[in-house]
Amino acid sequence: MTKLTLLETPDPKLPTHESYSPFCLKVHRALRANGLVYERRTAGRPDAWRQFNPTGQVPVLLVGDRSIPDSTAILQEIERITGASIAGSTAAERAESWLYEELADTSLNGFLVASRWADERNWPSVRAAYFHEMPALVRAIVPNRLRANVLKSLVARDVWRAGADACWSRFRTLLDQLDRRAPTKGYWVGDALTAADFALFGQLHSLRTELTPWQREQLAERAALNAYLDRVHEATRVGPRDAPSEGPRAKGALLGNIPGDPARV
Ligand SMILES: N[C@@H](CCC(=O)N[C@@H](CS)C(=O)NCC(=O)O)C(=O)O
Repeated sequence: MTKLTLLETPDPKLPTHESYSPFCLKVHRALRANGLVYERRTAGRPDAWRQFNPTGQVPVLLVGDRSIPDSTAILQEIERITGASIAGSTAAERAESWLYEELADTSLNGFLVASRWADERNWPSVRAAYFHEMPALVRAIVPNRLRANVLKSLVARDVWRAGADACWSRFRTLLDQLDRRAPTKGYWVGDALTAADFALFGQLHSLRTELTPWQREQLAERAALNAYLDRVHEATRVGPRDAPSEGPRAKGALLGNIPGDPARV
């Protein structure tokens, strides 16, 4: 079996989230749900892995010495490795699964980014969580500069263009729609976990941290959606974890994915 290595940003050391990055979280859960063992390597900034991904983003999966950037491409690679469909068994299921994956990666991601970088209520704790290791002098300047760039990108993406109230009103509407669509048993497009579940979970579960209490509360109020997320979490989580390696040369931790394995849950 070819060695798999996930290149990512630092582990937040939370029992419930392997990463603050929704795209890394998506890939962690997809690898585990598909029974794949992988090594983790973290770096302080996404662009530290630029040699493996010219866009400077994470996640990147190394399959042996081949690099696969982009979470969607990684899901397709998992499908290739396992030889099993990652999006359902029929053409209609596959189409629906990939459509929801796209909705999660684009629309839901916009709200997640806004919740962390634009929402004034959350920015102080986000800044502390993301930048606490920066020297104080640099921390006084760099986070606010980065924030200004992210705010520009949120306006360009039409997430923040009309302001906070409009953004959170659209967010609540989208959550209501997802809540009505959420399956009461099984997963998004059937009995098996698919790309839709990994992607929806990646973005929505990322809203369920202490960084974004108002958004977490909005999710908690949508019972069907919340219960669905809990189901995906239980089916894909890992228990006490080895710390990932830090820096490009350090030795990484091996993570097996054994859904429901009591030794790990
Ligand atoms: N389309 C990419 C998006 C990945 C992405 O946005 N990653 C974020 C971390 S959650 C990142 O690396 N941001 C740094 C940047 O965009 O410069 C995927 O699906 O993997």
